[in-house]
Amino acid sequence: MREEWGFHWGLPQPAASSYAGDIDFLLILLHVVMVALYVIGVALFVVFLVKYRARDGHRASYTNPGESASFLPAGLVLAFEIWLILAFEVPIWGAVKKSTPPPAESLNVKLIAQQFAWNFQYPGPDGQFGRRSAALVTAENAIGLDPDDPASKDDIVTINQLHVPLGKPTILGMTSKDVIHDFQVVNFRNKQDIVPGMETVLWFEPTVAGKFEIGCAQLCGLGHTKMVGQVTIETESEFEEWKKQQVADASPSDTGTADARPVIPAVDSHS
Ligand SMILES: [Cu+2]
Repeated sequence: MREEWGFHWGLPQPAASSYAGDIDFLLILLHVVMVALYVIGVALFVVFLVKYRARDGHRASYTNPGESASFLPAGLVLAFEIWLILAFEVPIWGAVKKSTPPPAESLNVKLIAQQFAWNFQYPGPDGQFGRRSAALVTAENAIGLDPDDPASKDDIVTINQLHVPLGKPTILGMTSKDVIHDFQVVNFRNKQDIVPGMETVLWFEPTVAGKFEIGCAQLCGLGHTKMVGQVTIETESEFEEWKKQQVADASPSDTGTADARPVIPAVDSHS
């Protein structure tokens, strides 16, 4: 429906995930109705100001003639909001939050957030994520990948670069090394807190190829605004090519991490 209208209500374009259209529809519906309520409210206010203005031969009445009648406008707004919640919000949000696609049919990536960067871990050709341990974290091994775990040998680790295939769901298993961060890609119309000590899952299915910004939507320290990544959506073959390149770039003696990765600059978060 939105597309035929030809303009996008100021919402970031393109809307690039399978659920973005539904989220936009909700946002627009809510705003259109709220604007309508505002206009009706102000119009009534002006009408009553004029109609009941002070003038000769009229006396103000301070009694409320009908308590029940005065509930009608509020009742209509309440009914609308209940309808909005039951007809749209619950089903749409339920579809986003309760319908995580099967992992076997999706790209599975681990996201390890930290002040102030996004670390991504891909399983290599073996399809297994290598073990991670907080005790192994160093400046060069940002996610604490265990070099002794055979599964970690071929893992791909990137900083601030998430590559995903077009038209296939991606499932992010997200953890944080320090404080609460929040993964957000406005073009996907999603946003999810990342809480230390637990793994939260976020999925999306990109519908448009391109590069979009990953932002942190939770104030997480002095470098919060610099916590910017990029998601690249490409065809399945381009994505496989990129993965192959990452594996090739990693030197054999490496701990399974791609080389030439910048060391994350330390930003003092305690001041
Ligand atoms: Cu953050």
